[in-house]
Amino acid sequence: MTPLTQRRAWKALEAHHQKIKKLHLRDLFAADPKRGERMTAEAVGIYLDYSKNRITDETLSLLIQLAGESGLRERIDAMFRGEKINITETRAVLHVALRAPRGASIVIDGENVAPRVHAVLDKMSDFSSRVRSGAWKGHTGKPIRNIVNIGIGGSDLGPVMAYEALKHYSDRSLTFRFVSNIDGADFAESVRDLDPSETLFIVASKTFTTLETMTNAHTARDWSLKGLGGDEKAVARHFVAVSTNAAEVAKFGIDTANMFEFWDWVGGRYSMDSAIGLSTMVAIGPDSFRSMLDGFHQMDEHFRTAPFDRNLPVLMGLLAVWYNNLFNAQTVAVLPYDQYLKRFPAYLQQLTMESSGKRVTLAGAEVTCETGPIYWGEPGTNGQHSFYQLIHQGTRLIPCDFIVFGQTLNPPGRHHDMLVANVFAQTEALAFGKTPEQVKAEGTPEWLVPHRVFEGNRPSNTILAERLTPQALGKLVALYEHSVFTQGVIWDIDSFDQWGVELGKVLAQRMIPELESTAEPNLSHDSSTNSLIRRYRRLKESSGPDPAQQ
Ligand code: G6Q
Repeated sequence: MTPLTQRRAWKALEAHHQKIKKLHLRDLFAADPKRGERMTAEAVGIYLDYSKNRITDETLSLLIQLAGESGLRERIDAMFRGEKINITETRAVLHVALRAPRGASIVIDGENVAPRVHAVLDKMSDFSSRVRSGAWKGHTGKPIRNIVNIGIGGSDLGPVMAYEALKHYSDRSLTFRFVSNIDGADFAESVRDLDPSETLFIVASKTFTTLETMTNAHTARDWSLKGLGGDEKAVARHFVAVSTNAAEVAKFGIDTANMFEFWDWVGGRYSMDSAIGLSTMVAIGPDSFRSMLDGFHQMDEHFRTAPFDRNLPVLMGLLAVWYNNLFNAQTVAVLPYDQYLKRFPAYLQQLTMESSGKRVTLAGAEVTCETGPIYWGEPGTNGQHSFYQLIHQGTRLIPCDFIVFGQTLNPPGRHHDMLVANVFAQTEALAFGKTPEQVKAEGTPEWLVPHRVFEGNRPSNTILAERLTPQALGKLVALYEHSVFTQGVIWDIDSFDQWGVELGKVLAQRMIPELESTAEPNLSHDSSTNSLIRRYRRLKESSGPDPAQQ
């Protein structure tokens, strides 16, 4: 692939950027009264208003040209065909197969995987229904009331986010907890008020070797057995596994009959709709889970088939590239105006930054441009009372995605109109600002005017959907997944590996014995690391009683 900065469309974009970079959204809107209706796209029930971006029609057509020249169409087709586009791990990338309808045909290495996907979904449905109805009994014969998902990264962030997002649809008689951190406080605080005889652990790990998850799973096993009289048979009633690694699951003591399978062509951060979503299915029930999968699938089909100029993930991906590479914006703020989406920015951080945090191209050459921007955010309106100041009046350009729904799930009172008024008012203020003339006309003393001016021209997308349903959540997540895909194709990177994360998995392993050994270890790190280890060992030995217990 020709390096990005040498592609024809890129050069044209650079020249075009020079020409229009100073254009103000105020002038763009004034020159085209229909801009706010025209620069929008709608598909599968999601409305995207991208008119408040610093673009013209020419920008869009050049970005679409860039997508064409970068081989986006071919790469989309290659992904859906099951080609091994995750080249550094020699794997297909087929999260889209997880939500393909029954009867679809998606072939990897000569095998149609759709029937296997649906067999696992059926097994999950059966299990979830038994837990929800109380038919699945714990070791002492009591029904399960608490479900604790143990996993980390892709095996945690999706389940947590989906549980929070779809809480409205969940069975409120069940309690859900999510344990991820190796910090013992996470496990201890998650189970302190739970009864082991009513608690089921879902150990979710693609590899079933991840230090944090395995450590927490063993602690959970001890906690369970202790609370249940020590009978090893209890494990089968209180532990199930979600994994690709049957051998390790069996070694842990979980009956592989209680294992829910997924496959190496599902990346961790793309796995919330695989068996990794078991906790989600127990929470909202099999029908709602399937409706979420249908939402994913509708967006997949839109992405696969819609022309680029009306393709929501393509448009969002290209706009992300425009700000990241032409305006040198370093971050993107994701601002859901929906309390249920409070974990959505954290979920997106993994999806976007693990996928796009790469510095070499598919061919292994240094990239010639910046890659993944930093994604961050908080639900509105809370963010308005903290970091929005910097977005409005700071020196950095921060493109924002505002997400909002037309209907609330909690109707009483005027809350929803007020919430929505805040979204629209924010995007308007960011785009149009307030000129010195306007500030003066308000009677502001001269010296205060510069402080009260909002220069505006701060870009945003508004994503509007009818209501936060399981289906809508599926569409929203797939929208971002495919936007990330689009960005990765332009940058010509492998969006599906994560060697930086793999590094973290081995680094600490070497050091654990040095912290734990009773004999003074022979340290051969740098002087800083050596003395930190020595200091920690001394601190550990001198630890007194817990002040909370005194
Ligand atoms: C995701 C990453 C990473 C992974 C976790 C957990 O794309 O690979 O976040 O999900 O490290 O891995 P396991 O599921 O194998 O425990």
